Amino acid sequence: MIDPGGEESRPRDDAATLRHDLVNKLYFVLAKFPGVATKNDHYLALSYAVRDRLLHRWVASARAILEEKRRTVIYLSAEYLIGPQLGANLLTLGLYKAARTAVDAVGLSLDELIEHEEEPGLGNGGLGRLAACYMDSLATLDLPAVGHGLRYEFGIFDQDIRDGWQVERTDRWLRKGNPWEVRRYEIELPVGFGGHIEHIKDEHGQLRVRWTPERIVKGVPYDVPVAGYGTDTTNFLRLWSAVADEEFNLDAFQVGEYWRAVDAKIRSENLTKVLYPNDSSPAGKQLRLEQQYFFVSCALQDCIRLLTSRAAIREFADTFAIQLNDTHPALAVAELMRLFVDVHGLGWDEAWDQVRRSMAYTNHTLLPEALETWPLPLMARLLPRHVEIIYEINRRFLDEVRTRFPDDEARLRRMSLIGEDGDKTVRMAHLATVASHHINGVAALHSRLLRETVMRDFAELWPERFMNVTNGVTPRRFVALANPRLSELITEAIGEGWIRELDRLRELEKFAGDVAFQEKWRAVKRANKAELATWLRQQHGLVFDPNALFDAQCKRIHEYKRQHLNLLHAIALWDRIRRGEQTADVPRTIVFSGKAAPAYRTAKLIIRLAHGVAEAIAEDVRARDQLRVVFIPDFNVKTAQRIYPAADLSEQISTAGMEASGTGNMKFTLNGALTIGTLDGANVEIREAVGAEHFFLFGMTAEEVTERKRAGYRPYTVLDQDPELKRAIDLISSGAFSPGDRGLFAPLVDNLVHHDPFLVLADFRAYADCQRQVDTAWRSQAAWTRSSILNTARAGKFSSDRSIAEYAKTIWRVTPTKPR
Ligand code: NBG
Repeated sequence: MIDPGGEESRPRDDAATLRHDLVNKLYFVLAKFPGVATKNDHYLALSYAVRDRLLHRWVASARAILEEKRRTVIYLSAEYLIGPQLGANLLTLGLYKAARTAVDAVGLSLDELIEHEEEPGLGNGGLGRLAACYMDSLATLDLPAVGHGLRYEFGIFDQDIRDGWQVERTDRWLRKGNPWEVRRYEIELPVGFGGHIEHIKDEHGQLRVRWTPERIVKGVPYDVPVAGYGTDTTNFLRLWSAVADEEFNLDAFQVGEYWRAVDAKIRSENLTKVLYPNDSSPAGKQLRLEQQYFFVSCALQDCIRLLTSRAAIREFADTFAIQLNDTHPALAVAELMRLFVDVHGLGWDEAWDQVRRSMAYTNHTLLPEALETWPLPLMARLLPRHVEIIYEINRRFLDEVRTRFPDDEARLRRMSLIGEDGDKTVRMAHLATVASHHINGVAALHSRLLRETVMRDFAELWPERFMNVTNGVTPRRFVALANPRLSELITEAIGEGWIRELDRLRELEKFAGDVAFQEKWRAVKRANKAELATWLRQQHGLVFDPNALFDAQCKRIHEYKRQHLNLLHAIALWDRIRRGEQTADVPRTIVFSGKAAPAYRTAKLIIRLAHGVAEAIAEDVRARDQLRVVFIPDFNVKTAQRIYPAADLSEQISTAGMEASGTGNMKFTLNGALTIGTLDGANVEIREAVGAEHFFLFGMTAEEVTERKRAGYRPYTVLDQDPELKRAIDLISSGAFSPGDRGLFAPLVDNLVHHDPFLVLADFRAYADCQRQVDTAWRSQAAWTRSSILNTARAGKFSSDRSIAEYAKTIWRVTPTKPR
């Protein structure tokens, strides 16, 4: 018998076999032959050939987990921004060279096939991309893991720019087929909504609860393999899609109400139609709550299904380490209690013990408006049994608080799982916290602020549960794949071990002052910039000067990230040129890229302003050779991979205390950009790692921000003291960037001058002065290059392998399992 995971069935990885397989897939999977096959057909055929190799490893990994009964990580995340798969999988499987030869041999270009892939935009930004980096590292570290999430039919919208405005287009990523997923037809899990509950006595006289949902939707899984780099371990993402429960609507069919039945079907399938395009702010809509419940219910039922096929339900916590990626999956707490108590007959205490030993929660934001809460009546209508369970958890929890802190009513109100200021709400962060054995923030500063501010009461009650795990990014995608020129140079200097052990980049330090190495380093940057320039011209008709200092701010558009601070600086630079103040020796191109939430008006206005400024400068013949502003549309993983390798300066300028960690900051640093930034999020640790003299620091600290606000911040007083800033603001109001419409930016300007919640004006002077230091540093290219090399060399800590190793050791207590 053929063993699918065995050595004899392992597909060979040489170019000739790969070519044979490619053609084979073209014929027998796609029913095409050369001559009629399109680029998409070839892309699919090659992807299927690569997938065979992934699946072969996967079988072996799955078997190893089954045989060794190791604890498995269950990562629950509403978002996974995995990026395009073909290139990444070729790199991981070590197939890149062979694939190039194979594709050349059929007269096509591998780069074109890779470029052809439309990425699955199943996330908004940092949080979703982090989940994808973590899946990569879990596999690379041989840790058994399944990432559960949602298979949105439409991911994050595509961003078009029309007349300087963001226009959203539906992301139809599935339209040309998705070769990376395997649908599991044999698994269909029911998920209920609404209805009523009854308290009944069962045949043994035990009190039981019976929930009769009003509506049932079925969850079907699509698995996406995730291979480790330099190892055979292959885990998977299990993305759930909703389908109608036809039996449920049989009565409608039977009475001839065909339309009603079909209507219900459409309604069910709408559940996983679209990703809510909000970043760092809650979506607050019923459908979103349904999505959250739907996927955690599927994930947990799936875990229990697997567990009980070979062990007892009481082994749950020893078998699974569940990680809640933010509060989006926090309903897992109540759902797991329901499954244990109502379905599997465990007693409350025993069930709670299992929950508490399996769950951990990562917090990703301190922004008060982003801490998820759900209106209690909505949740009660949709999930009546869960609300009852949450009340019971809360009752027991508040008893515990009362014992520890007697006569402290205010504390009880603050800590309750139910918010009672105004309309009643369920506080998802509290629900996640009470059930978790560990709660972590995502950078040292953020974890400290978490303990001192939003989670203070909880940290007082359970100090031992709070920890930090600083975020990381995968060096496979963001250096090895995105920046092949740099990777080659690094490997030439220190060997290829850095791709799995990023700390080894430190060996580059000894080349930092080496003139010949510096020249090679600069040549890489120059080539990457030239490549970006060509792409921008061809794809978007944008002018990008590869000789200028490339200054990049690429991330979601948000007031706390302060793209408008950067724009005010750009305007001030322009103003200096117009006034004849700026010496022309440091030409700069300031690049913005990022999406705004469709309903976030201020963020969209900031995009419009970026285009207004870009245009005004481009039209000014005196200025445009010294200064350019460029907005690159549709920032996503694919675009990001083009930008990081080319950047000289990374803008990480959020108001201190607001950016939980940032991960783009790490990607820029690893690719040799120097950072201009505040002491916020992981910037603090990046600066520590690379050395203060290789980092441009400016601005208020988190403590100073709090103090300034407390003392009563009046932004207009700042304007009076800073004529340059005042002129920049006045230029906006004068219509310089909105010809014919002076009122266009009035909301933005008024907000800055009168409220300025993110202290843009207060930090402007420090920022503008710091940018002068950047110019000075740039003038000495040897010193700049040395700093650039040292930034890369010392950024090994920011590998997601390091983060995952920390989670594995201190939070999950899982150990590596290697397939044989
Ligand atoms: C984001 C933070 C980032 C952080 C990522 C990943 C949310 C809620 N939070 O600073 O804003 O890097 O999470 O941890 O999206």
